[in-house]
Order: sequence, then C-alpha cells, then structure tokens
Amino acid sequence: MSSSSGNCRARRLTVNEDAQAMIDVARAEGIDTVWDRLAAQQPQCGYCALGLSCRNCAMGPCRVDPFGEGPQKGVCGAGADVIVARNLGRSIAAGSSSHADHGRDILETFRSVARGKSTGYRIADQAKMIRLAAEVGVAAEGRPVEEVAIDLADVLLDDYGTRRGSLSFVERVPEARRARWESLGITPRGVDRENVEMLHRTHMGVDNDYVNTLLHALRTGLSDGWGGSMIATELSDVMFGTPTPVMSEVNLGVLRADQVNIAMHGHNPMLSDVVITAAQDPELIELARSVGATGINIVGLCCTGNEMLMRRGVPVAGNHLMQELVLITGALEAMVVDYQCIMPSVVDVAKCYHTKIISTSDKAKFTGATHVTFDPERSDAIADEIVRMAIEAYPDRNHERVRIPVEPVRMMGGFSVEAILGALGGTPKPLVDAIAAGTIRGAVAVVGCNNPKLPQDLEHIELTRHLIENDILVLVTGCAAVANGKAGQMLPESAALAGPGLRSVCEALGIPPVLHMGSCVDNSRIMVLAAALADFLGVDIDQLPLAGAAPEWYSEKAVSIGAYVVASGITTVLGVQPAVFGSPHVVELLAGGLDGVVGAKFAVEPDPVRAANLIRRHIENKRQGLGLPFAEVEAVDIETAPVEQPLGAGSGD
Ligand code: SF4
Ligand code: MSK
Repeated sequence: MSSSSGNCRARRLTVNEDAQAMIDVARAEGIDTVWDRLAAQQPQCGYCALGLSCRNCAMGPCRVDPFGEGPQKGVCGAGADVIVARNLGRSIAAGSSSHADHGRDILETFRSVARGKSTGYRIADQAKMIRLAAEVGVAAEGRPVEEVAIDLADVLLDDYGTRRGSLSFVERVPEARRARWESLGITPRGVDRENVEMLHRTHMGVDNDYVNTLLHALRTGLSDGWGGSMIATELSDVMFGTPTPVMSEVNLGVLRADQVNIAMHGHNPMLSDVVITAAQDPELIELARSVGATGINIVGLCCTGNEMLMRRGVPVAGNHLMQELVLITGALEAMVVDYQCIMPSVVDVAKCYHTKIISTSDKAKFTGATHVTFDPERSDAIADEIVRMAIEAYPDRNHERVRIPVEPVRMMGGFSVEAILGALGGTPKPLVDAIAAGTIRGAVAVVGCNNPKLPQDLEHIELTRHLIENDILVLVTGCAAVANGKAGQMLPESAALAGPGLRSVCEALGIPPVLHMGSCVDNSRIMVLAAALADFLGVDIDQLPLAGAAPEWYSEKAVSIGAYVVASGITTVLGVQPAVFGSPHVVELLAGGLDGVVGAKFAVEPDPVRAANLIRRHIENKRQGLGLPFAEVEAVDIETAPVEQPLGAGSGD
C-alpha cells in the first residue's frame, strides 16, 4: 500500500494528525489496532446491536426476530420489551458499579489517611472537608481534623449500604426534583443496594414489566451520579486538592524523545498522584540521567490524564483511542494502569517495543503485564518502585524507532464548581444574568468516550464548535475534554471561536468557551452546578436551558451517566445508537415518554450539525418556558449537514 492511500485511510479513522501518523506506522509494521479488530468483527451481531439477545440463563441463549418472522419470545417467554429493558438495566448497573467501586477505593483510602495509616497522602483541602462534614451532619467545631474525617468517611461508607432512606448527597438536589423522584419511587438509597437490586430484577423471572425495570435503571444511574461518582469526586478534591484553572499541553507531542516517558492510564488518581511526586525525586532523576535520559516525563491518558491535568497541570498524551498509538511512538518506557477503559491489547502492542505495561490494581490484572499491587499504605514505596522499573527500561529503547509526530497543543483545565463560582465572584448570579439576558443561551455538557465506529474526535470537536458559535457554553469531561483540547478549543483565546455573547463573557473572565470539568466521575460536578443554578432561580433542573451530549460514547459507564443526567432533568443527545432499538416501546419511552416523567429524554443524532441544531432548539424551548427572550430555530436540512460517514464494515481497509 502506498503511503498516500495509508494516509487516506487514517484520515477516515481519526481527525488527529498524531493518530493518523501512528495508524500509518502500525499498518506499515503489521501491528493490529482497535480499528483493524473492528473491521475483523464485521458484520457485528444484529440481534445484539438491537438489544434483542439474552443469555441471562441456561435455557438460552435466546433472541427475538426483529422482523416478526422468527421467534418473538425467549424460552422463558420474555419478549422484546423485557429483554431490551433487562439488557439496558444490566449495562447501567455495570457502569454505575464501576464508578461506585472507584469511589469506594478513594473513600477507604481517605479513612486510612485520617487514621494516620496512608502517610503518602494528606488532607489537601481541609476547608472542603469541613464543608462536606457540615453537609452530612458531622460536627467539626473544636474537634481534631482526623476525627472529623473518620466520621465523614463513615457516613459516606454508610451510603454504600442501606441504613439511611436516601444517599447523603440527594440533599443537594432541588426540592421539586426530589419530590418527583419520591413520587416515582426512584430516589437512590444505598449505592450498592441499587446495583444489586438491578441484577436481581434482571434475573429470569423477576421484573417482567419493562417500564418498572427501566424506572429502576434510572434509580441505579442516580446512585452513581449522586452517589458513587460524587463521593469519588468530592473526596479526591479533599485528598488531592480542588482544581483551579491551570494550563497544560495535549497530544502525542507531550512525549519527550530524550526523557524516560511514563504514561499513567485508567481512572483513579490515587496512584498517579504519588507517581508524579516520585518522578520529582532528585535521586530518581539522577538515576534517569545515569542511564542516558535527561529526566523523567509523566503524561496522562484517558481519565487518569484528566485527573492529573485538572489538579497538577500534567500534560495529556491522548484519549481512549490513543492508548495503543502512544505505544507505537516507541518512546514510552512504561504504561502504568489501574482500571477501566484499558484495552487488553496494550500488552500485545507493548511487546513490539521495550515498553513495560505495569498493572497495579488487584481487581484488574492483565496477562502478560508486570503486576505491582498498589497498597495505599505503602504508596510512596510503590511509586518509587514503578518509576525505577521505567528507568530500567530506558536503555532498551530503540531510538531509531522513536516517532513523536507533532508538537503539543496548549489547553486550559481545572474548572471545578468552586473554581467556576470563584471566577464569577462566589455566586452563580453573573452566569444566571448572562443566561437571562441571552448573552449566553444556555450550557451543554459534552462528555464521554471515543468509539472506533466513528472518526475519532470529529463529533466532539464539531458539535462543540457549533454550540459555542451559538453562544452556548460547553462543559466537558473525560475523553471529550481531551478531544477539544487537541483541537485547540480550550484556550482563553479560543473565545474568538464563540458567538459574540459567549465571546464577550469569556474575554471578560479570561476563560475558554469550553470548560474542562474533569474525568468521568466528575460529571457529578456538572450535576452540582446544575442544582446550584436551579436553586438560585427557584426552579427544577429540567426547566433550565441545559442539555447533555455523549457524541462518541462506548462504555457502560457512559450509559449510567446518561441515565442519571436524564433522570436529573437534563435531555441528552447520543451520537452512537444504544442497543435498544429492538423494542419500539422502550425507544418510545426513552426518547419520548420519559419527558413527561422526569422532564427530560434521550435523542440519538450522530451528525454534529443536526445534533447542535436539535440542542439549540431544545435550549430555546427551555428559555421560552422560563419567560426569557428566545429565538425560533429552524431545523437543519440533513442534506446540507457536512458530516463524514460513520465507520462500520470494511473500516479496516
Ligand atoms: Fe432465554 Fe429467558 Fe433465559 Fe433470557 S432469561 S436466556 S430470554 S430463557
Ligand atoms: S476514560 S469511560 S473512554 S470518557 Fe473515563 Fe474516556 Fe469514556 Fe473511558
């Protein structure tokens, strides 16, 4: 294959120059990537894509024929509605459990810090901890900080069980929304309880009413957004610091050809925080010099990258679909992983280079990787060991194979709710005033992953660009944030890309029109901000000119996030079709009926121009409902929408 045809293929797979260059190298060197494996999987199972297959028991597996010609019932008698709803509920439980378990790890370490056992950490934001303690009813005045911390940890640990009526942070939800949840019976109780109940309900012969199953699926999602994820975010801020605006850099250009490069990949900030510190140890820097490097360079991937960028300004090498390509630079001594979104394939790709894959969570081992069990009580020693392992790999690097294809792009991160309110003078009033005046039409959370079925980052970048051009403030997390960073849309000077109203606000405050709010668990920050805006106006969240979008989602965590965002009253547009279209009833409920139940619904629109148009019209409707000046927005003609074809069969060629 000629290099020009190779480039052409790479351009269809990703909009990023660094990824295109590495895809070409992978192909030239015969290294399989996610796109090759997607092509090899074609055609993917149509029953599964529609949510119509079930293997919940040993009378199956079963499938329902969507054309009405084959079987319409599984062996147990479950039809399309029940099977689709059960599958969706199980996905939400898996995603919610992932965030919940991440939150529990942080919580247990926080308790251990308070007991003086995990000495590698400290309570970095004591003021926030005291605020949280007051919020959940723990007395702080006149008591040692450690005692308060233990009591706070115990209250939040109780949230995982079932001892209280509802989760502690449900108190943050506007009263009208809480009343709605109560009337629907979907107030989240224990975090673990909702997830376990979801698994119970979807066992054969339990919940055989799809509406009932889906209502509990929303409750399961809510136990994530206002429970597991929120606990993870809040206590990470307490232990590692609440983010404030910070400049950093992004893309494969953040790797250093002359340094020991270590990529931190996964989700939990506990490990990355101590590795960053270890990499600054003069003894280890000297050791790196002794093997010929000029220093030690820590970079992030996926949400660990977002955590490190938000709090410490550490550069990010890329988002989800960059995890194999970063290895193909040949410049990485170690990829250190914990859990979630780490492809098993990284071990295979790393074998083509000198790179060590170091797994660290006993919950997430990788055959072929080097495992170092992470123990928060020995965090410093373990971080030291990991950095030494990376340094030891440096002499094995083949410098002739090192390809760092681009220069890094600058980006700004660090917009916690506290930082946003701080920039506004400590109150949401200036933001509310700007929205009321129409200077800012509304706000949209653009979140979620990459999915190789779509050209990488195209939807994130285009959708965001169209929204800010329409004076809509964009809040980003996860891989969507990294995509926008790479595109240069997250700098104060990118205000020039926005419409005149949003531009004027951003220029006055010195902030980008696209605000980085953190990792996947930090979508809980967006819930807190939405609740604060609603409370300030004395309305429910669903009345606000807000929307959500997950243009390139792939993970079960994203399904859980979508569930809690919608159940909290924010309509959400997905760019990738979820596996529910085998049941017209379920689709009608999610994309229509839910609006009358929780005041928000889902839509699926892969075209970023049409998605932006749909969102703008939704926001104008909400403005009208609040009695604010609104504009009529014409629907975009699909023929005029310049969108690339989604990838599917044959994408590997
Ligand atoms: Fe088939 Fe019902 Fe068992 Fe599912 S639960 S595999 S539909 S028999
Ligand atoms: S890492 S869940 S691919 S956003 Fe949080 Fe990115 Fe999605 Fe993983």
